[in-house]
Amino acid sequence: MSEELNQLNELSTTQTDHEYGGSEIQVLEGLEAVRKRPGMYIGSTSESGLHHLVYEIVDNSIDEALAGHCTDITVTINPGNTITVTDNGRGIPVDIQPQTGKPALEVVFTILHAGGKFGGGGYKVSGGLHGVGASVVNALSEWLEVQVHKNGEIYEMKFSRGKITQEMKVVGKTDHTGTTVTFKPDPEMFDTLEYNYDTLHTRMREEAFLNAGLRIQTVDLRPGQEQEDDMCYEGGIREFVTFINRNKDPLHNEVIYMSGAREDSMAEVAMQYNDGYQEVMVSFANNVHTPEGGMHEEGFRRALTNALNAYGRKIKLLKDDEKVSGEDCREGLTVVISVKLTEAQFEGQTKAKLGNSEMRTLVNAVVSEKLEIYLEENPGVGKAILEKALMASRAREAARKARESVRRKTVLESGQMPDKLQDCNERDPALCELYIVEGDSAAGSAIQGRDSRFQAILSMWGKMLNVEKARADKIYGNDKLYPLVLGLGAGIGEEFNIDKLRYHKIIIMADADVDGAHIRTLLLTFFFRYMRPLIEKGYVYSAVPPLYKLTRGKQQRVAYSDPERDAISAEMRGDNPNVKVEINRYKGLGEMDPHELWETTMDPERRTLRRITLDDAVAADQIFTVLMGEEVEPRKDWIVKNAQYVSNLDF
Ligand code: TSJ
Repeated sequence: MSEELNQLNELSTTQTDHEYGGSEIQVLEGLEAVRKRPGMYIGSTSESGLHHLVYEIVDNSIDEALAGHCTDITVTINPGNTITVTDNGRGIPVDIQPQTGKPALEVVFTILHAGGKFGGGGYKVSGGLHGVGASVVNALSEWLEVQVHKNGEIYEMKFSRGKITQEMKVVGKTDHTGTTVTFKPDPEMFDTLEYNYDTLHTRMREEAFLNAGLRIQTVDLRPGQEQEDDMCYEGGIREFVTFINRNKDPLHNEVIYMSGAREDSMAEVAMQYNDGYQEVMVSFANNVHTPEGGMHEEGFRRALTNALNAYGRKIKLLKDDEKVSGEDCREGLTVVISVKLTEAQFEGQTKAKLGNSEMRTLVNAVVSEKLEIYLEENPGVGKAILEKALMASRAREAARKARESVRRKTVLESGQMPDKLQDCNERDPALCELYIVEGDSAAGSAIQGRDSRFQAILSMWGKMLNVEKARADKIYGNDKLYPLVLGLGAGIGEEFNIDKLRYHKIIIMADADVDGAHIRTLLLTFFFRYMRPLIEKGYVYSAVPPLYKLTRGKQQRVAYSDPERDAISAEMRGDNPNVKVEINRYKGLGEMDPHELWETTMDPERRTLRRITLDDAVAADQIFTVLMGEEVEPRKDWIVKNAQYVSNLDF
């Protein structure tokens, strides 16, 4: 009941600002809602949620900088993993708000602003996600303290889990203005409390690039890992592009920069080609990263392709009917796009895609106009870019023709890698690992969790045996195994050539259930019959995922066997036999998040791999024969023996 009252009390209107017109009513909820469903407000309570708290606070300082009142922001990880954010802005207002009768400072930290922005207008540009999060952070902090330097005085206020523990009071005098917030994330709310300096540093560097001239410092004061960085980029996103290209050879020295505004929106684009083939496009809307792309990216791509084709015809590098494709235009291109707009619509799976179609129009207009001028004025650069795009176009055409003719000869020699393979960067087979993963969700975790420098992932569907009921001698025509053959690169059977093998560790990662056993059996049989040298050389392994997760309070361990489970459980209990150690059995690889999978099963420093021997393969081959063979009796026996697993299978 009191919660409802609270919500009623907190339902208020903010100060009307003519720019906000009739939309000044904000829907406000109590902070209890945040503690009940933290994921709704910060995405998750894992490491990413923990770091999100910092971004929510920093966003307020950045808004102050955007408004032109703040030049310096410092983010500090203190010993004990508390966070301090300081800025030299005007300081959060401390005067009493007429409609609540409370200091504005208190309102910022105790009222959840489900929409709009504290204080109404003031910012031409407001991030759809910005500046509403102070109360969310407060609700999820064991404690939080704020000091505001303003009007010559230092105002202080303290909270615990969103509740006031010290009303706002003046605690001293000051000769400057600014805001400092220190908080300790609530252990009741988060799975982990350990901040990662690199994560914060990387994000803050991005913010510094996006806000030209803004100085952001990050500091780690934790004993043994003290470090700091001082970031300020007068060149803004131009320097961002230089940074991304730092280890590459640029095709032209200068970063091309274009910007333009229309009504309340603005767009800026910085781009530079390098002599490589990769396209790197990084885009932002209101300083929010949009990895899923959206309208601003579409506008850029369209304008770039049109401008380069027009210019190519103009300087007669392209004949009348000749064209370079969008992809050709973006080979070796690094581009950063940043747009600012009043009402950003974020769409897509992770709300990371910009939906405002007027941004397609704006970016298209800015790039069309400015790039044409740039190319006119810098014909050397223009020619180099066009030649590169033409080269890409010809290479693509040649590759297509070659592929087609090779495909007609033999599919296996095309050298083309299958869709189901996420390859690694390393090319030396001795250093490369291929994880063969059952199921798309486990494969997803593996792709995210792996070290992509040397670990490749090939995903395979489960239950292929049931689907196919394939005879072993038909296997190489099997479309489930075909990607594997392509990925390994060494052919099969008599043509198998181990010198062409692309990985010297081939790791089967399957669940410890019957589906997993099936995949393992199938793969081992396949290797045994068609790529036997793989096994003889000891290149094939089985990953060993943990069986149990043990939890005592915040402490978590994993166990790979029953005896280990018992030993760890005893160890975690220590001298405290009554303490509760929760033991959960992992149901499958798909249940683990990427980080867990990496730590427990994929990290070479910590994982266990079981090398497959010829004996294992022979046994698998026999099981396979039993399962697939014509004789009914042995198959029945096997099923009876393994009945506990077989319920979800149809033979
Ligand atoms: F998250 C937060 F709210 F706690 C927070 C806000 C944390 C930190 C570190 C800084 C800030 C913050 C807020 N820095 N600067 C401001 N500025 C204002 O809130 C402000 C100041 C003056 C006026 C004005 O109209 O005079 C308006 C605003 C919104």
